[in-house]
Amino acid sequence: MKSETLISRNVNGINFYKSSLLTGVLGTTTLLVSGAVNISNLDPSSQKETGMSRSKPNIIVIMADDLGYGDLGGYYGGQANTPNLNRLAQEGMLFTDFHSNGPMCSPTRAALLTGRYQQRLGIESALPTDWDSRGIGSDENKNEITMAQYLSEAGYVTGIFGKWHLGKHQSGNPVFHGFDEFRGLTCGCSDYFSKIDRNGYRDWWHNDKPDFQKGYITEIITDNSINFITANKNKPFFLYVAHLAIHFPWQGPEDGNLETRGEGEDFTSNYPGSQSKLSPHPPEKVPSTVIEMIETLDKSVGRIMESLKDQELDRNTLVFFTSDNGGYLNYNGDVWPDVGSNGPLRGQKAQVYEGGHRVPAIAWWPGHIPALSVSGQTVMTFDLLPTFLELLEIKFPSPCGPNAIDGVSILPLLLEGESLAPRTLFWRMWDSGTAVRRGRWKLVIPGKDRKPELYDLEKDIGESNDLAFQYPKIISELEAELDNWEKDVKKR
Ligand SMILES: [Ca+2]
Repeated sequence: MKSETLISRNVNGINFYKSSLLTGVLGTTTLLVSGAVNISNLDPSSQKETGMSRSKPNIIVIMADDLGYGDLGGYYGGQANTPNLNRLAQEGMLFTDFHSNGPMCSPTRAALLTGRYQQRLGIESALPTDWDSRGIGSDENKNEITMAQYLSEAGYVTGIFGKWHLGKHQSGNPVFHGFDEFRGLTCGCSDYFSKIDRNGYRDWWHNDKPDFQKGYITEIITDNSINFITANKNKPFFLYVAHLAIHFPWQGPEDGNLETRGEGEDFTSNYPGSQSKLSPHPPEKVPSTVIEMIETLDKSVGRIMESLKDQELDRNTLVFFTSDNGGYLNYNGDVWPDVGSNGPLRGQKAQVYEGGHRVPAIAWWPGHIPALSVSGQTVMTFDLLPTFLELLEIKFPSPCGPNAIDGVSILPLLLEGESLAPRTLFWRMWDSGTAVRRGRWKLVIPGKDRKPELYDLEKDIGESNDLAFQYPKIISELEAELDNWEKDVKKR
């Protein structure tokens, strides 16, 4: 179902579009609304339960990997069948202008956990799979405070299941950064069955000890997460479900018999074949495999939601689902085409066009976050930490100190639909791409020595019409803001 089938409505003077029966696609190019709008006054689950204590709600962050803006079925318009995520959106708030902090894995995951620009931690690109000393546990970052540490000190049990990718060395392990329990992989990619990374190392852990678990990674992450929920149902908990899906190698849940990656073998080729790090499949099979991966991810969300309902925790748990960066449209030129979809957006993972960092996002907390609501507010991954701090009344670090938070709390947006104060946001991946966003305007410098481009995202979400020539004053204002920001994030 495409956007032309949508039904246009007007509530409180704000135009938005609603698909018939809320089972189809919300037009991704026409959903840019200001604030959040409750589109169901009749849904009983949207009514606030004022008597319910929200002093210690559980927090679950579900982070998909490389999931693009157009990959999910339903509201985001993708081909995959994603009934569970559709339901999450129907029962919560869907975002149309949510951004990962970086266009790659580690940078966004660093910003998620610290609430700070990842550039302050020196993490601007994906950390490599070898055993180097970078990451959140490096000497330079030893004073960083993670989301798990903040919540742990507030009395929460904390668990991460899945992909860490913030340091493969011992001191980088999640259990040394606030998590009570970790099961998963420390690096950025792995065979979904053998858990062998692209350099031939087996990478699957229980806390800081190797501990192999058999099965398909997405399903193991789900099992571990549900076990954690069950074990901690009587305590407030923070659960970080850190998926590897839909990152390469592109393997579906039934692909176990295609396992070719063995310990000690190197899988670094960018070309089809047994030594490819990308897939056991021929390139033409990749798009359908990626859809299987998305649908398995959706089932994982469904199982976690079911578990919350079984444990009667669903009204006392805030779930936030998003992705760590935009999707791949192709890899290695045309060798691996049509991997995923970023909908109407330009660009893909590792780029600072919208396709690299505008991602799906859904917030869910029945009885508190209005059901069937849609927000066009510009939100970024690093806003989640201050949101949780405000929700749990945890003291913020000093805005002048070494842990100053760059994100802002979106709690008033989630609970009351309040608009965020205007601000300017920045993306940068070393010198391969920089972007600045202020309201409707986006400055893009797509690489070193490249000329700045300017786009009006309200009219041109696909960044196809460069307005740099027409608006030199806006260019110079945004460049000045960028200059100030770059000086600021250089400070430790
Ligand atoms: Ca990623």
